[in-house]
Amino acid sequence: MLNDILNQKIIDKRERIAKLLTAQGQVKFGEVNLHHLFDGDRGLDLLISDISFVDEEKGLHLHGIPIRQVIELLPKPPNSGFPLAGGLYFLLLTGEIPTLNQAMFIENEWKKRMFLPEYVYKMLDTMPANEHPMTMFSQAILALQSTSEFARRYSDDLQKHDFWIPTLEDALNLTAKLPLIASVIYNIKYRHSDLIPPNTEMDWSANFTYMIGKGWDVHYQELCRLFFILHSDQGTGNVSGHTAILVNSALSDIFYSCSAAMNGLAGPLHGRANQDCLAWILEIRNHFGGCPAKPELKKFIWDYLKRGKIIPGYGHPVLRKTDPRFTLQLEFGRKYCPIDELFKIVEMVYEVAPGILQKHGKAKNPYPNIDAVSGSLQYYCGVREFNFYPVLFGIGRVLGITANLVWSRALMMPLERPQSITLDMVDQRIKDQS
Ligand code: CMX
Repeated sequence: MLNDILNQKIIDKRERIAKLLTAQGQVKFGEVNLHHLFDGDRGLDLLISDISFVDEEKGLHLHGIPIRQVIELLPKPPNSGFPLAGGLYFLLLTGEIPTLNQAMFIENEWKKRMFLPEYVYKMLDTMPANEHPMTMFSQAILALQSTSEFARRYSDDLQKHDFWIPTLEDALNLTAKLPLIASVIYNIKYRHSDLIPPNTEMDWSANFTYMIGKGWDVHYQELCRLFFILHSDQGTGNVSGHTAILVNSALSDIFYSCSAAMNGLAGPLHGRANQDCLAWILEIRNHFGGCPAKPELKKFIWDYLKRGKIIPGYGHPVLRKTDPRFTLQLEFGRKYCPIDELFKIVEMVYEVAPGILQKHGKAKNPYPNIDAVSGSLQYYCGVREFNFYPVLFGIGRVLGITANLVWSRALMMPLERPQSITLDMVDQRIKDQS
């Protein structure tokens, strides 16, 4: 069913692109200035993702639909206010808001494919006790590379226009296993290796909560449904998205590509910001012995900035307003844990930090991003091992990344290979132009 829907859409999009390139291939799309070479390509439209886009004011859109509306429109399991991840994945891949049946189609595909080979458990179990959970997550994804359908069929006589077919198989196989991989890591590290097998009655997101011993907690199930969807995609220019696209452009399969992407996500400026942010909120609480008064908090933040530190969870390379993914989680907190001490600190930071960052004058965006609140909600729900939070980000993000990779192969995107030049060449080109 999924292959048929995608097949028709792929044919249409390939035709659309071929026509565009024939008729308009020389149209200019902005200019590259020297400073772009030194500021990480900010502000340049250099990539195509027909799945998601980040608007600098309105934030994340999936297939043109703002993320808040995505949450409203996607089908939900009975008695739940938040959608099935299977429905989100259907939307990411096809661009269509699924029916409940279509969402359940993906959920059921995942159920068939969710189990892990024994060697992955053994590998995770023998990793050093001080290994960061993100390293384990990336390693587990990489260890599954031997199961890649794409790699197997590429060695046969797979044709370029069919590359997307085994890539889709790999995408479904990997995404199916994410909650189990993450739960095994959590249980090995924080629950004395007390592994809980998957519950095939539960949806993909709720099953994660079940496998870490929190299947009874309806609030946590709701949080996870929201959390994984909000973290799923963010265009392909961000570090994890772009890493995956780059690695995959060498026709490295989805497992190689996603493992590499998770290594990028592990950085403090990216997915690890949720871990750092919660640590910082705890630092505030411990410093003041509770929720501080506003003037005290302002002074604390100023002192922190004066020490040359960055405020985790604030700022964004594209957004210039409060991230709607922050707001959606804030609303969750206001509903479920309005008087929780850490959540109250998060709210107070939101009241004072943007003004301070504006006065401080460095950050181009003084407003909160997704990571400013996510950790406090996890903490409230009892998942307090904050080194694990980037893995939770990763579970969601691999959904978006794999959908983008299926489409990269479908549109037969080429090897990425920008040219690098030396500083002498820069001087020479400037001389030549003056
Ligand atoms: N606190 C203090 N200083 C900050 C800041 C913050 N939250 N955000 C930006 N700045 C500083 C930068 O460090 C930079 O300083 P230098 O000129 O001394 O290097 C300056 O302001 C300009 O940075 P920018 O152009 O506004 O931001 P970038 O596009 O370079 O980086 C980001 C964006 C998110 C990495 C940055 O805002 C940051 O480090 N934020 C904190 C970490 C964080 O929350 N990351 C999660 C991002 C979300 C995600 O991964 O999806």
